[in-house]
Amino acid sequence: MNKYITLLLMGIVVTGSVQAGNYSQNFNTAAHDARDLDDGSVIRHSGADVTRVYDNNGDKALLMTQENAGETTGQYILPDLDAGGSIVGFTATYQMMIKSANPADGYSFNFGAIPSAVGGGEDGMYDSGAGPMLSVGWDTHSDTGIDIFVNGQSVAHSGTAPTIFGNDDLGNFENVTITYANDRLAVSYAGSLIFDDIDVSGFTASVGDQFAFAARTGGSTENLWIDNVNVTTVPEPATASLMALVAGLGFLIRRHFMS
Ligand SMILES: [Ca+2]
Ligand SMILES: [Ca+2]
Ligand SMILES: [Ca+2]
Repeated sequence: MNKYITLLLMGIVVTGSVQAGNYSQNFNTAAHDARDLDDGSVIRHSGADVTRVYDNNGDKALLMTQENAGETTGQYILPDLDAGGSIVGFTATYQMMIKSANPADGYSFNFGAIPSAVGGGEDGMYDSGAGPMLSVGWDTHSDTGIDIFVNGQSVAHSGTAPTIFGNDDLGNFENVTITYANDRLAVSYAGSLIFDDIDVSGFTASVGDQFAFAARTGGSTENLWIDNVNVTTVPEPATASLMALVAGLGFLIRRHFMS
């Protein structure tokens, strides 16, 4: 095979793998009570300042909301994993644990245009002024269950109630997996497939979209922790191919003029 073609193919393979966005955070290297993870993410709040890294019997996690701290919102916004590019899919895994005597209100995992104001919660963090948003919400008060939201509108509901542990229980972190591909969303929670193949084509990803957790309390409250966050994205093919082509041409030009 012509060495230039070989180099071009190498460029495509290398660039293709580099393009997938990736984020991992287990909070264990952060300090107890930290509000900054130094990984490009943003932790912010409204109301009482309770959203922080919390040492749970030696394993640190992010405490989003706190029992007895009412009328608060906590947000954990991941850095842009695909700067300058859009995506067509992602797989997100993380763990959650809720403890409360009288739980509220829940939280959401989101992907889309992050609103400038700190808000959102169990029904997602869509703001019509910001842009499209895909959300999966865990509602722990009155209309309890799990929902998928497209731009703030529920497109799928499960009556599966989020597990609530007592404040004196040891508790247990439960696994969540959210997969987005081919305009479809799947969600598994605590070992059960809650949603499979839900049509979310009303959402279109855009350049600059970010992943974020949003949780809130009202008159009732809960301790809500998030841990072991892992997100991998699937870049838009056109972007990946174009980047690969540019990289491949770069190889060719360098080889041509420098050899
Ligand atoms: Ca941890
Ligand atoms: Ca709700
Ligand atoms: Ca509710």
